[in-house]
This record gives sequence, C-alpha cells and structure tokens, in this order.
Amino acid sequence: VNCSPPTAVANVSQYACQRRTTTENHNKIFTDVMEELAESSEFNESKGPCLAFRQAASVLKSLPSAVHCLKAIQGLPCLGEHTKAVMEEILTFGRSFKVEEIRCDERYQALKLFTSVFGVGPKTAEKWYRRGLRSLQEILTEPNIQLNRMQRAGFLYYSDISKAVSKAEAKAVGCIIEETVHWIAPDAILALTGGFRRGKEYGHDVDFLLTMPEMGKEEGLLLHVIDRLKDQGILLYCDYQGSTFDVSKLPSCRFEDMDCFQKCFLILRLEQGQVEGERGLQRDPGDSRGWRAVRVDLVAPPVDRYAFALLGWTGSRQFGRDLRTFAQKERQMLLDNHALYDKTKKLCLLATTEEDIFAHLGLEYVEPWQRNA
Ligand code: DGT
Ligand code: MG
Repeated sequence: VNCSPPTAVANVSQYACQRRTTTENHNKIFTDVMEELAESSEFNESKGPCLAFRQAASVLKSLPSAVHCLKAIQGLPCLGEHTKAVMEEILTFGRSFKVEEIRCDERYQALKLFTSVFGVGPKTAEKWYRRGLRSLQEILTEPNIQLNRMQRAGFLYYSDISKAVSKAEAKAVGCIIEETVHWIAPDAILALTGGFRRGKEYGHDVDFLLTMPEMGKEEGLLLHVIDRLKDQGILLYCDYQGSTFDVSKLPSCRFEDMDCFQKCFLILRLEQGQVEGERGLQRDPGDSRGWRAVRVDLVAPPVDRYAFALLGWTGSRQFGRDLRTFAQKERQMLLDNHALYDKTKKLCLLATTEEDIFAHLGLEYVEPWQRNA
C-alpha cells in the first residue's frame, strides 16, 4: 500500500469554506461511521464530540482519494485522537466495533427511529423513549400521546417521506413549483437550493427560494403559492410561518437557529407520470396508486436578503457552519441567513450575489457543487 500523503493534504484548511467538496466521497467507509458517531453524541447531548466527528467526516469527504493508512492523514486538520482510533479500527478490521455497539443500543435505535418521523426532534424522541415506547406502532396506539399536526402528517405519510427523493423527482417538483409561482407572478425569482443545488442524487426533501425583484412585493407571495397548490389538489400538508424579519435587529447571529423569513414546510403529492423516466413504469408492484408524497420547503426572503438566504439554504449544514465560524474568527464578521456584519467597521455589507459574500469574506468563490462538506 502506498502510504504517502496525497500532495494536496499539506494545505487542507480547517474550514470547509476553504475546501472544495464534491458529492464524490472517496472515504465513505470512514465518514458513514463518523456521522453515526456524531448522531449518537447528539442524542446524548455531547455537543463537543458531535461537532468533532462531523468536522472530521467533513475533512475526509474533501480528500481527492481514499485513505489507506494512518500515515496518509498526518497533518490533516480536525482529526483528533478519538477519530484516528476509529479510523485505525476500520483500516485494521474493516469495521468499527464502537459503532457496532452503538447500532445495537436500544436507546440509539429508538431515538433514530422516532426522529425519522417528520416533526419529531430529539427532545420529543427522548420523551417517548423515557415513557418506555420503542416502536412507531407503540406511539400510534399509546392513548396518552398527543401528536401535533406536523407529527400526524409525519406518521400519515411516513413510508413515502422516509424514502429518499431522487433527482428526477426533485426536477418534477421543480416544474410544478415553477409553473405555480410564475402563474401567480411572472417576474418572480425562483431558485432550487439545498442538496439538489449541490448536485446530490438523492435528498430528504426539495428546497426552494423565491422572491420578487421589487422590495416588499414578496410579502403575500407564499400564501398565494399555497392557495394555488391547494387548487391543483396536490397540497397534502402545509405549515406556513410568516416573516418575523426585522432589519433593525440585524445581525441575529443565533447560528443554529432558523432564519426569520416567511417560509412553508409542505408535503406535496407527486404523480409518478410527471417524473422523467418513470412514465408508465410501476416501480413497486405492491404500490399501484401511481403517486408519492414529497417534502418540499419554500422560503421567501426580501430581494435585498436573497444572496444571504441562498448561501444559507444551499448548505451543506457543515459548509454553512464553517462559513460563519470563519467569518467570526478570521474576519471579525457575523454571518447568518440574513446579513453579513463587519464588527470592525460596524456596518452591514451589501450583497446581491453569493460571489459578493465570498468576496467580502476574502474567500475564493466555492461553487454550490463544491459545498458538499
Ligand atoms: P437533504 O437532507 O438531502 O435535504 O440535505 P439538505 O442539505 O438539502 O438539507 P436540508 O433540506 O435540511 O436544508 C437545506 C439547507 O438549509 C441546509 O444545508 C442548511 C440550511 N438549513 C436548513 N434548516 C436550517 C436551520 O434550521 N438552521 C440553519 N442554520 N440552516 C438550516
Ligand atoms: Mg434538502
């Protein structure tokens, strides 16, 4: 085995926003394990280890080739002793005993299952676990459990929503959204965001950003879109959140929080016939209904916030996290989905494109398909 480090390794940045990470992951055998360890740490509210595993996975995803021995990762940032021990185990035995132990853990299994339901976060999952519940069936038949509207939809469409959305399905959803939005407002600006903008083949939902070229005109837009989807008979679920955006409170700088733009979390009915390559096909012989439910997010910022929202909603989550950390630690700036604030100059920097934001931060531009950190 050739153990010399890849030449590029010497200057891998600790920040994902200074690395280029495509969907081609040469180190999946390590990163899958690390992401499971991160998830398990998250369930145990161990924030430090959770972040460390996510950062390590992210660095490995950016490497141009597979790691075959520990020597090859010498000098790489964000790989701590714990991570290296896990990698050594995988290199020696082809598996991680630590992660296999976690996979067998009753609590981990239950929390993973419960949080796979739309509308169920770690807190609710933990509450159900403590009440002795272990399966989805037990939750549905437990008389004292009050599900909210989102969770009821989550259970109702569970088998569809827990199935990955393909690129072809995302494209079909894009056609529906585009037609709907432009029927209402021909000059509306619409963009695909999230994982599919980064070129991913599969996703858990389809994310879009929409706005109007004239400030303020975006205000009633989402409600119109929702009405129109309802009229078409394809709106299975809708959670609309009005804007709580307040320019005078910029920047909010609550990193992990949701932004304040008007948005809606939807479940749409997608006809199989509308999906390219699926026309006339019946994928699953047991499923003859010819449609599936798909999770769709729509976010509508005012146009002067569009670039920040686009950058934030394109992700990946880790890429966004590192952009904000880089801004703060290296540039004394605060970045979120709404704005970029220069603490030294005490002013908000304007941007109409993502390129503007990278330039303000003194970063080389990273294309969406290189942000799969
Ligand atoms: P997936 O699972 O295939 O849909 O992957 P993504 O990357 O599309 O993830 P998704 O749909 O959960 O969110 C799209 C991006 O939007 C994500 O990369 C980061 C951003 N985002 C979504 N929700 C939040 C949030 O609550 N806080 C912050 N800071 N960012 C968020
Ligand atoms: Mg997504």
